[in-house]
Amino acid sequence: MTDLWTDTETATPLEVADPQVWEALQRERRRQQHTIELIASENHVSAAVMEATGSIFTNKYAEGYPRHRHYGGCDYMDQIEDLARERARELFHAEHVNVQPHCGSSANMAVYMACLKPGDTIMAMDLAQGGHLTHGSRASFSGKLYRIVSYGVDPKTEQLDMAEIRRIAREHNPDLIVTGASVYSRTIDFEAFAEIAEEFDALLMADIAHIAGLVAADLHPSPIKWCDFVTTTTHKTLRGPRSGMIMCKKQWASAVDKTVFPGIQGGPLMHVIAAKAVAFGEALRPDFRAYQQNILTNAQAMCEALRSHGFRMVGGGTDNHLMLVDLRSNHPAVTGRHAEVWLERAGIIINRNMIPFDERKQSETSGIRLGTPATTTRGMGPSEMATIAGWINDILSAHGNPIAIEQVHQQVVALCDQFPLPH
Ligand code: DSN
Repeated sequence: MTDLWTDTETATPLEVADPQVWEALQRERRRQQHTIELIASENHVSAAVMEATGSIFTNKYAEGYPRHRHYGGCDYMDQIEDLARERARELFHAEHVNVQPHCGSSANMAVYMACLKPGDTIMAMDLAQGGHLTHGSRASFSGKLYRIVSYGVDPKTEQLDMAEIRRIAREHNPDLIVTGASVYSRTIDFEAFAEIAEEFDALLMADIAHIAGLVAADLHPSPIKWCDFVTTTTHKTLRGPRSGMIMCKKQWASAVDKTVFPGIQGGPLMHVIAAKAVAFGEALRPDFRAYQQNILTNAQAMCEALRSHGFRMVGGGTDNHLMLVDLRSNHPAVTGRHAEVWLERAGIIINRNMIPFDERKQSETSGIRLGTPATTTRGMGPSEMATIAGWINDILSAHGNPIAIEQVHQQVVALCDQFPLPH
């Protein structure tokens, strides 16, 4: 306990002002340091990104866009928003960028509202087969405001079947086709989506939230050339602050900007935009490509090691930073929920996930999703991935036995101590 209670002379302002929040922060810091983060959508930002996120930029209102603000005192707001936009344009070779969306969902909402009317048809990937909530789930605004036509993966290959996607487009004549996913481990053929969109006179949006870092590093084909709109979050493989972004063709720039502000948002989060500028600057450096390559190498190593323990990879493997593991292959009695709970007790953080055509419900699932962006940031490599895969198998084989969990937990903490967080 002692390290939670620091000397009053060195206490931070937060510790003095709000010990409850400070204590939660210390515990979370320790949790992150002493656990292995395999959630595919999470990462650890650099100290520089963290500093910008926690900076005095949070004090400033800057409704509007650079040089067209609704408040005085925005000179430095303009400077950082320009920097973020220019760096994003350079990173992704985008014609136009809007860095103000607070998150991926608001980025997607802004695109839909910029180019569609309520009731128009969106064709997107089914949530249960790898899509995102905003790709038409009935629980999301997307499924409430628009007519949704879903596509999934082929039952045999568990991969996107472009012939079937074309057939669905022909049958339903969508106004907007959305490509991109939250749980898809294979390469997405954006050019093939563009051909279908063109054939059926639909607009095309790619949601690259998961793979943005790989796209920026040229390790996944870029959708920029093929799509009217590309949306992303900035905190997954891209390793920036928790936020969103829209890229689009020039002819959509004004509609997108007006939809983001004043359409669906008020004041932009300028501290987060400053942090995006920092993260994009980091991503433009050569070592970012090496980092993305290491994410891929680690994902391959994790996949191979899991296979050696008898796990089956949905879709036949991975081309990117994540894998969806079918637990039925070697642990048929273990659900994704069991795995999530037991592994967390041992300090391995994952999320349960439905596999395509899953017979178990969403709260149980037959799969787990694993990703390598965060462990790669900490400097772990293929041998650590193989070790972690072995621990996962040990815990599931022991059906969450507390002794087995404790044995693994001690090794997890020892491994984490060798790979500190970036700040
Ligand atoms: N919820 C995110 C994920 O975990 O994939 C997607 O936004």
